[in-house]
Amino acid sequence: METVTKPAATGTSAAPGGPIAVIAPAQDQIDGFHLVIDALKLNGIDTVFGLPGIPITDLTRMLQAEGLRMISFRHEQNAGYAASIAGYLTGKPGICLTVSAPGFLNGLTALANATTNCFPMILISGSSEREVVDLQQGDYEEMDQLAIARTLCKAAFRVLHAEDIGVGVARAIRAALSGRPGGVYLDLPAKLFAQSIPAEAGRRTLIEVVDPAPRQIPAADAVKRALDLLRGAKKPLILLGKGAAYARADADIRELIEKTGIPYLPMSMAKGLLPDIHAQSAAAARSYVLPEADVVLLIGARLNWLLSHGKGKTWGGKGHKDWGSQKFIQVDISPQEADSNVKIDAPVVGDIGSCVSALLAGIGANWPKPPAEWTNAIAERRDRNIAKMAQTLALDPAPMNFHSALNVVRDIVKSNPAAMLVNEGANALDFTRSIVDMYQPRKRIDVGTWGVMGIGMGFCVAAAVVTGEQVIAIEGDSAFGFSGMEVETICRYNLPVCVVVLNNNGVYRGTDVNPTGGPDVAPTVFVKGARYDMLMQAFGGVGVNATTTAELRAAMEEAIRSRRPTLINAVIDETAGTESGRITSLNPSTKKK
Ligand code: OXT
Ligand code: ADP
Ligand code: MG
Repeated sequence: METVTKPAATGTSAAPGGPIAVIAPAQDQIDGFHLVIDALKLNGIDTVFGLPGIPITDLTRMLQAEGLRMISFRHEQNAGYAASIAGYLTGKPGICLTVSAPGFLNGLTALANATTNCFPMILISGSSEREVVDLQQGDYEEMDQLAIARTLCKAAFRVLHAEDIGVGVARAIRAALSGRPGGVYLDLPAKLFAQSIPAEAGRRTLIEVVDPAPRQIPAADAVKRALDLLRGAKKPLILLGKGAAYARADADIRELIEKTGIPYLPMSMAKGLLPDIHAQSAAAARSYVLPEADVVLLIGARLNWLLSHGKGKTWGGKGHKDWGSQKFIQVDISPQEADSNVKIDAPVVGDIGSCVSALLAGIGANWPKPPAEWTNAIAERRDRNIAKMAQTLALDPAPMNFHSALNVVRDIVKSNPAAMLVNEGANALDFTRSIVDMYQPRKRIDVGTWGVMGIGMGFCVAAAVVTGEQVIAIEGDSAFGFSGMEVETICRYNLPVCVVVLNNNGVYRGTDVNPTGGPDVAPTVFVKGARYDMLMQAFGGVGVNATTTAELRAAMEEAIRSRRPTLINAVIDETAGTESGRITSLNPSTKKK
C-alpha cells in the first residue's frame, strides 16, 4: 500500500521518533528510490553491480547520480558473480541489482553460489505487484521471487512500505555478514520505489548497522582442548581454507604457522595467505601429508568433496569411505560445521581472528617444533615434486601445452604479486593452481566450492573495480564462453584486465570424435582454431593470437604495462587435457563395458 501524502502550507515535518505520516511540503518528500540509495550509502556501500530494466532502470540512474558506482553488465549472472566476489574481497556485502522474474533468476545462480562459498552478497531484485502475483493473474514478469529465493540463500526479505526500507537493508546487511557469511535476497516490489514519505522522518527510519560482523570469541576450554591435541602431535598439519583468507587475520595466521613450525596446506583460494614459496608449505607434497598427518588443524576449510570428506584413501583409509587415523581440530564460525563428515575431536567455534589469536596466546614462546623426521620427510617429497615440475616447465613444445603456457603466467605473476588472478576451467584451472605460485593473500579467486564455470568475467570486473589492481584471468576456452560477452563490459569501463584463454578447442580437450561418424561434432568439441582475441577487438580492446610462449609473454607484459583491456588467445595443443582435469574420478562410470 502506498503512503499517500499531501503538500502542506508550512514546512512542518515529523517530530523526532514520531509517526512519519506527518504532512510535509512536496519538496521535503523522499521516495522509495532515494531511501534505498541512502540506506546503502549510510552503510558504506559505494558500488552496485547489475542490469537495468523495469522496474529498476531509474534506480540504476539515480544510484549513479547520487555518486555510487553503478556497474552495468550484459547478463545478471555475471553481475551476481561480480557482487559475490566483491563481498569476499572487501568484507562488505556485494550488491547485485536485477529486474524481476528472468533477471532475478539469472542473478539467483550467483546468489546460491555465494551462499555455498560463504561470500557476503545481497541480491536486490525488483518484483511485480504482490496482489497480482499472489492471485497468479499473469503480471508482467510475474513470479513469487521471495519464495523461490528463500531456499537458495541464507536469508530473504521483502519490503512493502517505504518506511521499512531502512530495516530491510539493515537486516540484509546483518544476515550477509554476521556469523558464516552468505547470500541474502531483498525483494523490492515496483510500487515501493514510487512511494513518497516526508524526507526528514524517512531518513530517520534508516539504520547504520553497528558491528555487522561481530567478533565471536572462542571458549577457553575449546582452545585448551585444541592446543592439548596439537601439542601431542607427531605429524601435525595445518589446512588453510578460503575462510581463513576472508577473515583477514593474515599476520596472526602467519605467526601461528611460523611459531609452531607446523607444515601447512592451502586450499585453492587460500594460496598466497602465506607466499606459496614459504618453507613450511606442503602444497607440493599434498598426497603425502594428508594420509600421513596425525593431527590436522583446519582453519576456515570444510571437509567437503575438495578434501575427500576427510576420509577414504586420500586420508589413509583402507576403503573409499573408511576413516584414516588422524584427529581433527576445526576452527570455524559455524557451530554446525563440526562432525559434518568425520569426527572433529576439537571444534573451536568463533571468528578466525579471535580463534587464531587465542591459539597464539596459548602456544606461548616455547612451543616445541614438530619432529624433524616429519618435516624432513615432507621437504624431501616437496623438493622432489618441485624439481620434477621444473623439468616439465622448462620444456617449450610446439604447439604450447598447459605447462609451457602457464610457465609464462607463473613468471608474470611472480613479477606482479599484487595482481589479482581469476581462474576457471578444468585443466586450465588445475594446472594453474599447482603451477602458478601466489604471493599475497586474497589474490587468487576461482570456481570455489561448486567448481562452477562462468565466474570468469564477472570476477574480473569486480576485482578490477574494487581493488584497482591489474587483473589476470586464466580461462579454459569452455569456461570463458559462459561469460565471454562481458569483455564488452571490461572495455566499456576500460578495466586493467588481461584475459588469457587457454584454447584447446573444447571442454577438457578438442580431440573427441562423434562415434557415429555423423556430421555433428562430439559434445565436448568446439570450432577448431577459434579466435577469441577478435571478440575483444570488436569492442576496442587489444586482442592477440599467441601461438608461442614468446608471443604469450610479450602480450602479457604489454597488457600489464598498458593496463588496457586485453584478450590473448593462447593456442594450446588440443590433445593436452584430461577428462575433468584432476577430478576425473568423480565421473560416474559403469562397470558394464
Ligand atoms: O601430491 P601429488 O603427487 O598428488 O601432486 C599434487 C601436488 O602435490 C602437486 N603440486 C606441486 N608440484 C610441484 N610444484 C608445486 N608448486 C606444486 N603444487 C602442487 O600437484 C598435484 C596437484 O596438486 P593439487 O591441485 O593441490 O592437488 P589435487 O589432488 O588436485 O587436489 C584435489 C582438489 C579436489 C582439492 C583439487 O583438484 C581441486 O581443487 N579441484 C577443483 C576442481 C574443480 O573445481 N574443477 C572445475 C569443475 S570440472 C567440470 O565440472 C567442468 N565443467 C562442467 C560444468 C561446470 N563446472 N559448471 C557449469 C556451470 N557447467 C558445467 C565444464 C563445462 S570443467 C568445464 C569446462 C572445461 O573446459 P575448459 O575449456 O574450460 O578447460 P580445459 O580443461 O582446460 O579444456
Ligand atoms: P575451502 O573451499 O577453501 O576449503 P570452505 O569454503 O570450504 O573453504 O570453508 C570456509 C569456511 O570458513 C566455512 O566453513 C565458513 O563457515 C568459515 N568462515 C568464513 N569466514 C569465517 C570467519 N570470519 N571466521 C571463522 N570461520 C569463517
Ligand atoms: Mg578447453
